[in-house]
Amino acid sequence: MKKFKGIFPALVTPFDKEGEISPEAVEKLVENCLEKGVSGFYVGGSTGESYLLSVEERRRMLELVMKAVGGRADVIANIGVFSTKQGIELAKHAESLGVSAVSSVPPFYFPFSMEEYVRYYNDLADSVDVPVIIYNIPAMSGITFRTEDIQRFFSNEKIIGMKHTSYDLFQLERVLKKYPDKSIFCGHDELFLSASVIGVQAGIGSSFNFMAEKFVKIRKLVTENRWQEAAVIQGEANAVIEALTKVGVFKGVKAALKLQGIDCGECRRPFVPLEEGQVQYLKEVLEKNHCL
Ligand code: MN9
Repeated sequence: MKKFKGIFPALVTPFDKEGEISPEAVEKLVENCLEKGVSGFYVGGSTGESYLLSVEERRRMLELVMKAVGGRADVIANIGVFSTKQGIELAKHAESLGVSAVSSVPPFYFPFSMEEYVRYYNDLADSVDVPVIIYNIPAMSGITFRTEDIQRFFSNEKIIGMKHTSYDLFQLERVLKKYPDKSIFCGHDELFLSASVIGVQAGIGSSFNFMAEKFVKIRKLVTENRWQEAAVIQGEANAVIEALTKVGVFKGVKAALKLQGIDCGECRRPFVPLEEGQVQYLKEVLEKNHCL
């Protein structure tokens, strides 16, 4: 079973001035992250504004990333949508491009039963040969996977991991201990060091788009038992993440990238652009924490 390790930016979807996906910016962003030592990319997640894109655009973004990466790192595609049928179509497309795994938020809007979620992930796993990664993100999906639910998903050996975007570190620790062979990704950047201490070996995050080097360093320091130094870096990252949450995480990530010289445009409406004062505030926090 493949085990993913390392830092995986949850890529933003870069737009040009007309609001269309920018292939140039995709290339620049991917290259910049690779230079910083990331192990792979998570494409089509919330940070990528996927639910504001058409299905065609979601496919195109993944195609552009695959081309830019050119086999130099793993690519995980989030194909989460509203229905199993659509999800399978996107999963097959992702598989045809050569992704390392597909991932999916549980189908949302309609409150399905856990039975139905288990069925959903098994149907997905049956439809493709690439492995499947489940996504625990209660704040966005409205669904909390309990540890016993996770056990049901994981009993399918094609379901090889989970992105845990939850503040429940107790559950994370229990899952890590119970499933040492599964790939468990920390999905909250601000918890990355704490999650690493209890055994997490991989992270997927929005802020990795522009400060991946901090998390690559934290991982290295943890393997050397240099916790205090790692905590200093996590502290810097958290000051930045705090600022991001104040201005809006996805808009803030795009603003930070722009300040670093990688223009990925604005987030799509209904997101409204940051005000000048917010950009200035973010810039100061980024400077103070060695991101600019
Ligand atoms: O992909 C991101 N989660 C969401 C992971 O977008 C919901 C995280 O990176 C968070 O944006 C970040 C801030 O809470 O940890």
